[in-house]
Amino acid sequence: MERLIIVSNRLPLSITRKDGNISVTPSVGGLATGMKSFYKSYESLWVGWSGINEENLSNEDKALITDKLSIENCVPIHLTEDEVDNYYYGFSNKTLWPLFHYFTQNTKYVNKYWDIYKKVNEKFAETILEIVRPGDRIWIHDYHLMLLPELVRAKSPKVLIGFFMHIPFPSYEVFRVLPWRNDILNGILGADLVGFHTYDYERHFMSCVRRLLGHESVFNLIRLQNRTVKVDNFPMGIDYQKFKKTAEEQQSRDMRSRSTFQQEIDRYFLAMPERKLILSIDRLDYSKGIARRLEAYNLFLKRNPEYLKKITLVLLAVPSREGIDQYQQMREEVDKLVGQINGKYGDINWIPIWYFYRSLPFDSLISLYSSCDMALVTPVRDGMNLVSKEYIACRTQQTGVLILSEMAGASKEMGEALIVNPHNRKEVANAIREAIEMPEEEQVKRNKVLQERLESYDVIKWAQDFMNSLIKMEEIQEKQHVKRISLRIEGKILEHYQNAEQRLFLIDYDGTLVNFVKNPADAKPDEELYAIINQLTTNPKNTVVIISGRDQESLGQWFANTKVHLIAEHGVWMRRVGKDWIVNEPLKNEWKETVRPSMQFYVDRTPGSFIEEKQYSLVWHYRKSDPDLGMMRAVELKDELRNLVQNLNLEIMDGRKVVEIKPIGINKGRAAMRFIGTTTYDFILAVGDDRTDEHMFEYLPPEARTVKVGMQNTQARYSVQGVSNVRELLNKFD
Ligand code: ADQ
Repeated sequence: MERLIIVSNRLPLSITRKDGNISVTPSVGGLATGMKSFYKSYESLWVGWSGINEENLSNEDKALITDKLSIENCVPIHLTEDEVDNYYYGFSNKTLWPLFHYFTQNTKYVNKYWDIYKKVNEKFAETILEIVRPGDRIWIHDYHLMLLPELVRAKSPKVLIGFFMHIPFPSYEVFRVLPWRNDILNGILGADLVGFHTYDYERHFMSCVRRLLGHESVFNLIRLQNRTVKVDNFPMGIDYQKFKKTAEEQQSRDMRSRSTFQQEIDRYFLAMPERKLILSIDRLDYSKGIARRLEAYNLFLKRNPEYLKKITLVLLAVPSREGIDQYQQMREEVDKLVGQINGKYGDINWIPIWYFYRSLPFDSLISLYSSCDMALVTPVRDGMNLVSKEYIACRTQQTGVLILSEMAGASKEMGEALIVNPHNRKEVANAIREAIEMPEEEQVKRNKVLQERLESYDVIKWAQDFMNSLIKMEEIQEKQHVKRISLRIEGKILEHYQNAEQRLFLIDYDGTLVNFVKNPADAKPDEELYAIINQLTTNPKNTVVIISGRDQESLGQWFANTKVHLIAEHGVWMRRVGKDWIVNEPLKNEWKETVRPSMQFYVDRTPGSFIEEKQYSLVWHYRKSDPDLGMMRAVELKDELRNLVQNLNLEIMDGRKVVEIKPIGINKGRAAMRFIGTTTYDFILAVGDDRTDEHMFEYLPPEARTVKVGMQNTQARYSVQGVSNVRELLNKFD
């Protein structure tokens, strides 16, 4: 049975050391709660930080922890105090957390945080690489470990890696601010599957990948040089049955056998049955919008005096990241607001807010969920928010009203809740009133739909869905490797070459022999390339042709002192070694004056784009433009030219970030066949990377060895990853 290795910052357990004894207890929190039930049903291992500073652990302690955890299928990572300060409190929670939640003003950019973040990610990678076996699947969680997929991939290229992000992925305009943005994106792209809670986060990520790294994507698949990465959304669910059953079980108990906590709540209702409770539960974090929520509650009390003494807000704030300044400030702010509201409206018999600053046992949490008439969940930014889902799951009678912020990922699936903008105090205050006054019938109607949805896509379904998608990636990667030139195929090609007397090499230039650069004029041949070409052309049995879309001038200059034949402008021009350029296809040029104004219009509207005029074609380049705008304009331009080109006997050719218009019938395939003429070559190798090279692959005889550079669909027999692999291959023909 294949294993699943789950990796997260913290293990789903708390390890404590008291009087020399090590004890292990389950921990709370979004991820820990969510994954626990899932990972036990697989042959899984969970890797994560132990939570105790490494300095405080002797080797014997570490061995003991490892033993105790192995019973729970967990593997500890030990971090020093300095690492915890810089990686966890520093980069994760003072840089990434605020930035990804759009708190740019709270974001700290500190080189040391970043250095240690990298180091800790490497530490995780080392442990994983020690335990990983062929066929294992790795599922990495969250923003603490964004470099990990790439680090593991580098040493274990075939292993299947999934990455899930539990917090929002911000829009490009916010993400681009991060000085280490490209490293982070490349880190994540080490995974085969990248998951987010919502489609918005997914599209923000795709846009960052396109704009910052320039990788193209087709739908939600990102094509890298040697792999494909799938990006998708998987809205995380909760362990629905566990919440529902615990709530049912609690309610079936008679009053006296209920927990003390529940009995206190019961007494509250006994005194005044018509009273209402509103629930607010979060970690005390600025992203949760607690202060704004209190302001909205204050406004509600001010505007609705008839509800004074009839409503109480249960404000439960779980201590979190107390070592960080902003969290301390926020605690002071919340304390102050609670004091102000209670002081202003409360009396001896009634306090408007019951405030708890602590964590509660699971049972008490359920008591609150099932006793409160309303839940006020108004984060200013939240990846998903499980509290809102847990509240609905505990409503055994299907009554209760959920007020939910539109800034929480959960709002995308929970449209039946009262959805509010947490920044709009008036709207939130009105929603509280609407919730109090909502007829029971209406409450049941809404909650029924919500419950059905949450029950069917629970945390187990969520995890299975993610795993199934990950496993499917294996097939997708495999397919792309089918054509890859293996050592065996390479051996066969070389053998064929050795036995041949008349050998022909047809090689494209940009993207095949040299990498793409922003300015096409800079992509000149380098020393290594000249050496490869000289080696190939020295052998009298070899004929080498560079066949490109470039104009004859550049090619002519660059290869003036070599013995390669040249075909320029996709076949319009040809120059045999030692001869002059000749026109391969006699063509007319009047059409350019009709087409140019349309193209110029697109240059004016697309900053960074320009027209290149070749002897017999016009090319619109958009490599330097904003990638999304460029792509959109390219579609528009082609659409606009479609009628025009038909009448003028022209064709549109789509290249990489170019749209080229040229007379019909010119293509590299025809040009290659013209070059071959009546000569019989007993070995042909054709190499190219873009759509224009497909003509060449199509026209050549079937025994030709055709090689595509890159991952896209192709008619070629084989493929290689990139320019360096082409050069390596060519080096072997001596
Ligand atoms: P969190 O920011 O921690 O999680 P949330 O999704 O609401 O936020 O999860 C909190 C969890 O803690 C819930 O399961 C809740 O039951 C539990 N909890 C809250 N208060 C508690 C208390 N007083 N005592 C005991 N348990 C308590 C992060 C992201 C979220 C995302 C989750 C999961 O910030 O946006 O939904 O991960 O991906």
